[in-house]
Amino acid sequence: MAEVWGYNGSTPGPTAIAHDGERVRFVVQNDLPEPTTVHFHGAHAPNEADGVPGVSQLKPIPPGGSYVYEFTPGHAGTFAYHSHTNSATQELKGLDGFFIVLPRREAARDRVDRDYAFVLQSWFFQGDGQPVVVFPPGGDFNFHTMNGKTRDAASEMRVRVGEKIRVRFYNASQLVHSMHQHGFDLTIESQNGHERVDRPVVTTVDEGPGNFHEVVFTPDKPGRWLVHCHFPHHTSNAMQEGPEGSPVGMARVFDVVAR
Ligand SMILES: [Cu+2]
Repeated sequence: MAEVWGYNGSTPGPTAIAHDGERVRFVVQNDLPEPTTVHFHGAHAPNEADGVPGVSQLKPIPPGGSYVYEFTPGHAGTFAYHSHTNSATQELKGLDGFFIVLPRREAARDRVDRDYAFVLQSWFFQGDGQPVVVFPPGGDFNFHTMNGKTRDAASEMRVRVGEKIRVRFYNASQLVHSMHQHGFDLTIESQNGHERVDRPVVTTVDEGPGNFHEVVFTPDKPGRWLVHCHFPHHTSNAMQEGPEGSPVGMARVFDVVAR
């Protein structure tokens, strides 16, 4: 465990979910020791809710202060919220989370049985209970998580053969992550909040910083199937593998059981 910053006590913060056309209100109370703002990445917020200090929000929220962001998102899709103040520190200390705007009516082909959302994060871990380092020595982040947890600290995802599974990725780190699913091909439904009408089928999704994808797959065979970042350093915990050399870090397991 490391000391990080978060929203409502966690990193990533709670997943905010709205429906297309709904007005949303985010009440931000700043309990950090420094000013902050919140930006709604990809959601087409108006300028007064854009959250860039000195640019669209002239005065950031001071420590102990609060601010209300209220707007109607411009479209449906998978988006994020994150700090836009002192970003090199605040974003890399964990101030991020999903903001998902669901369509009012989901087309039949978009319905799924399971829907998972993962924030990809990279940290420099210097020891149990220590604060994470936002500018690591040599620039090499040594700890990589999905929703704030490494594989060995996270539960597996139990799904059934034949179920349609959606996975949403958001890369909140400053590295690229190459997300690879074992056992099944991934169909890209959307990228950065916009439908991929060509529905490309891939084994691996390259997720650049600040990028999103929604992918779907339907497992046709049981087993315990890894999904992981394909940068080998990113499936270790500070260069330590798990038992038997198993992947840890930025990885999860789908436990696919028979129907
Ligand atoms: Cu990676």
